[in-house]
Amino acid sequence: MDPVVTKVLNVRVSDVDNDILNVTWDWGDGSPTETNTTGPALIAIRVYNEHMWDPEIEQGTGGFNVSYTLRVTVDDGHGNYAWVNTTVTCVIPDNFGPSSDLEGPSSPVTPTESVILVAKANDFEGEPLTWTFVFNDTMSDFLTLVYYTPASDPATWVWNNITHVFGSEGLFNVTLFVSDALGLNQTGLHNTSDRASVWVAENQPPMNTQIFSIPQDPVINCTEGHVDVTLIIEVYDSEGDVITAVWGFGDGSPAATNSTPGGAFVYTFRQLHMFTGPGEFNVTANLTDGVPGNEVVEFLILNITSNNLPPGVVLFSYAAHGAPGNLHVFVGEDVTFEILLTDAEMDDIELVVDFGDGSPPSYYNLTEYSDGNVSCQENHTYSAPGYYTIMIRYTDNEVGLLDHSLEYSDTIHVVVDDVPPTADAGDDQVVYAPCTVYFDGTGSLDNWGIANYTWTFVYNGSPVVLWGSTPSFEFWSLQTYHVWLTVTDMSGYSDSTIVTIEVAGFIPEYLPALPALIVMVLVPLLHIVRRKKGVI
Ligand SMILES: [Ca+2]
Ligand SMILES: [Ca+2]
Ligand SMILES: [Ca+2]
Ligand SMILES: [Ca+2]
Repeated sequence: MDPVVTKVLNVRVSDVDNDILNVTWDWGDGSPTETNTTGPALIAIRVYNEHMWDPEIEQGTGGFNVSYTLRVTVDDGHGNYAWVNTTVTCVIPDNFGPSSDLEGPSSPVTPTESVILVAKANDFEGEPLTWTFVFNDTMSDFLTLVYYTPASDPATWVWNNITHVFGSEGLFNVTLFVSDALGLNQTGLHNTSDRASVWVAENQPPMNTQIFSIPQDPVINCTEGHVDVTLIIEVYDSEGDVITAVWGFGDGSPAATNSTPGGAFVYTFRQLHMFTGPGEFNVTANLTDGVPGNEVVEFLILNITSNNLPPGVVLFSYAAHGAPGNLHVFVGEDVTFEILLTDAEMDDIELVVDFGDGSPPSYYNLTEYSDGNVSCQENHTYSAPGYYTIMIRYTDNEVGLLDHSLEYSDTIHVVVDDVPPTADAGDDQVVYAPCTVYFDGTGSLDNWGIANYTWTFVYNGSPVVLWGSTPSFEFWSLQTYHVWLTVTDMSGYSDSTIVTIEVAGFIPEYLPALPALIVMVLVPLLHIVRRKKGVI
């Protein structure tokens, strides 16, 4: 029979003397006996009683029987007894052991970290539970913690989480025993166990691969003037911490940052960056998992090249005197120099011209291209004779193929003009008034050049001065004129000569009526006739 259930029992008694009978019940479980008294019992009487057997059952036990001996005694008050014994069996139902679960942290923890161990258990009967946590450092058990929880609703989960600071690095195993029983009964299914491993280590700084770039050897696109480079680094963190990477590109641009959501162990960081010029760039990645002292720096020397071509001199020229191989300019001569340069990318060209005579160099920044060239002109005057080296330094300020800082030089020979000019005023002339006479000094010579022609004579008592190589003058007065020509060269040397103009007489009466053009033609003709006759 089940425990804790009241059972109704009966017994049939009789007495041949028709006495009153006492029926005494001894329940066999230590509880007080009970006595029923009947009336005269010649005829059998059924006597009823009820009793509850309540065997004491330890928690966490079951699946067995508890038996009692029920003894019913009848007496008639005259010393006559009769009794009967009956075995009462209480069936104790099965008791189920609890199920339990223990969860530790899924990733490594630090020695100073307060680690939560999540413990839960479920007992079918909802009995009070004993929780025993046994800590083991793989060598031996070093700590046992025992907790108790009261009875709960049957078959419901009960939690008994604990925290622990391990204090040192290592692998630790924590075993949780949960029992619904007590004492020696805490065994077998009534003392379930579950285990969690906890890896305790100082937080490790991130580990990383070297930075590498795509492309590996970037080349500036000369048309676009830049190159896009993808920089890649792989980072590993043993705790799966959030990793932050701060990138420096070594080109003066602001830093860029990558970060991860954490939880993974290997990350790949990528940064796309535009480099706008060639050179050697120190690319850095500062990595940290946020734990002080766990900062790591990786760097890459990125060599970015360019195919930019250097500029070149197309033309350097100035006007010189003399025969090829013996060209020269003169002291004091205002010489015009012309320089023409080209550049494949039409980059701005910086130019320094040093005339080699101690005068300050001239600086140019040439930007206006025409037909693919830039040019400049400069006039310069040397003040002393000698050989001078004209040095032209030029660059497009780019880095690329070949050397972009270039020089061009030329030697210029500067001489003193020590040759005076030779004046030639042309042939003497005989003309008929009125007449415009054309002077001709073009036969004058100088090694450099005539700077000045001055013609002087006296006409009608007044001095006349004419300038130029071929001036003219209209003569009306009949006379022989002595005209002086003085030529002066660039250096101030001079020479003089004289030409005679004889205004011989008036031309025939009709001549003044002729158009002036005919007169103008006629005079040189007469002049030629005179030369052929050998007058001069
Ligand atoms: Ca149980
Ligand atoms: Ca870490
Ligand atoms: Ca260039
Ligand atoms: Ca001269």
